Amino acid sequence: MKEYQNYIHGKWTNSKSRKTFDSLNPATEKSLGAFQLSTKEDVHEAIRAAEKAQPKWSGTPAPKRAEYLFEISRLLKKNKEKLAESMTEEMGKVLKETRGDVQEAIDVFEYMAGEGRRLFGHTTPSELRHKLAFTQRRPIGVVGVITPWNFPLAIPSWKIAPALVCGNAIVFKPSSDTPRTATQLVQIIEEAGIPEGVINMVTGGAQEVGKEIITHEKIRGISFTGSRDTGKWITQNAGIKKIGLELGGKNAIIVMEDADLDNAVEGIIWGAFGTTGQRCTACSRIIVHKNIAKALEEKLVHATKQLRLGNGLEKRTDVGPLINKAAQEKTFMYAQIGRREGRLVCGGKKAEMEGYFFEPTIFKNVKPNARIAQEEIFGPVLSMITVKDLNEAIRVCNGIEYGLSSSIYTQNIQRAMLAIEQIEAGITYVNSSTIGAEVHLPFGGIKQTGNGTREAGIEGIHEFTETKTVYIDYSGRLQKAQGID
Ligand code: UN1
Repeated sequence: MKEYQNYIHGKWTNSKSRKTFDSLNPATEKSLGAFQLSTKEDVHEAIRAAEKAQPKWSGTPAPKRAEYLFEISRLLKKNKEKLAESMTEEMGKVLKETRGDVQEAIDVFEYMAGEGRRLFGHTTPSELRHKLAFTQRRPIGVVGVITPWNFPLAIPSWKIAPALVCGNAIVFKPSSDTPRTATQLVQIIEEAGIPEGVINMVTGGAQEVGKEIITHEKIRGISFTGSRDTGKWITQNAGIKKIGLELGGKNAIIVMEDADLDNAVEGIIWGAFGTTGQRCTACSRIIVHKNIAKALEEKLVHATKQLRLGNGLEKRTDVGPLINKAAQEKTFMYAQIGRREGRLVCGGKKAEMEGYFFEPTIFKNVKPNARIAQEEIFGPVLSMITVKDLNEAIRVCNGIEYGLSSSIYTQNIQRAMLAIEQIEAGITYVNSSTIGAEVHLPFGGIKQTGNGTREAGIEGIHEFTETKTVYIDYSGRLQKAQGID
């Protein structure tokens, strides 16, 4: 079986532990290769390499740094099909979605490469004569990038692309469920000619590798996407550094009585069962007006029953497996809870086939405060909640701890505008599903979804820079601000 290595200071190296772990194909449960089960010492080495490389990298003009990003984007494009197939093998989602994942990575490298010729600060008048005031965006230094498996190329790219163009050096720890895709990304970055030490990858567990990156004082910034519990741990243990967190959601689609139901059903199916429900933007709650609840349920159940489960590499497959055994068990546990909390209308069990499959599941008559309507399941489980009007819909929509994505289906402009105004979420869609964020717009959420940062778009640049404020006094004498003579 193929053994893969860490990437430190421009070299592929074994961990000091001499131990490895396997990455499994969730559709077949077969191993795809062995990866380094790294130690704290490996992390230290990666940090030293990054520290060494960072000053020269940040001294390289940003438009020159951007050239590497354009090249990475080009190489991703060239290898798109191969990367997509390999990703489906490693994490299960269907080929059209892994193609989308690669495309998102291509897009973000391209967008961030363009930032090499912007990285705008702002200029503003000084309160004093002959004095110039402006800001610049400066790199943070060495940053830690810790990523999940559900978008194994796109999410690392959301972080790595801006980190690079802004002049940071990186220590990257990918999810242990998708180290092969991460390795392929780093290989492409290497092929694009990035100087040694600017990006370093260390694979392995959260306890040894993740914790060390998060707590190490030489790491000046952390960007993390993953569970809320880990996010909380990071805020309590990282010490004083810049932190960006994206911690999931319990996203709802509101369907009003005037909605185009067929359009809504398509959006719900895509949002709830695309990526087998394993997106932090996935739709896991339907909040439906009582007058159309029955009609929506019928259409939804009909469409859900058409979905074909299978290996994501096969053309006929609509829904792939869950990522691993633990995810399958967790989804099953919630389906059991759901049986007590609502009425099961379809699915509810593991599929009888090899691999970590679970049937797309819908519960109706769910109370807004039921566990299945409150907790992030990260699987293909959808709860339907019936409401009497828009006010109640928005109240239910907001009655959760998370605040990532949201959606309303309505033909009525007033309802749409009120939803935009009153829904507590980082993202609101109108007449579209909860998923499908584009790379040139900010991505992230409020409440327990995050800590105020956004990824992608211009705010992705803010995540990976510090602001330097500059005053230049050319009056030739000491001038004091605040009117002091
Ligand atoms: C995630 O689920 O962690 O908007 C990210 C979307 C994708 C990104 C999802 N573009 O669903």
